[in-house]
Amino acid sequence: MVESPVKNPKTTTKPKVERPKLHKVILINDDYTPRDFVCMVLKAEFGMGEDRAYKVMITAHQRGVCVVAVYQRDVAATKAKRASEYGQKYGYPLMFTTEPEE
Ligand code: TYC
Repeated sequence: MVESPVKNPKTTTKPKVERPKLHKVILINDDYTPRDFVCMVLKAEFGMGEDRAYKVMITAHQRGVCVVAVYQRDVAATKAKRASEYGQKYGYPLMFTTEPEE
């Protein structure tokens, strides 16, 4: 056994071995952004094909939100920001957010 050089250490370090959580990019519905525009952004920013983009768009339209994809935290944040900015650039309130996976 290795003795601590301090008699009563106030803190101990627990080795952290968990993987960092992946983060979801979530598409939020609104009443103004045209459906075609949403699909175009999904294809351009998330590399989706027509069918997948339409399914994600229509799910957000009907349920209010839809998970687009999961990424490492920084990638998710960057993609959500870029995709939301795309909407802003054309005057639409299109919004993507992120949240950690459980
Ligand atoms: N609800 C929009 C419309 O009817 C389309 C839309 C779908 C907008 C999904 C945003 O995340 C969204 N034009």
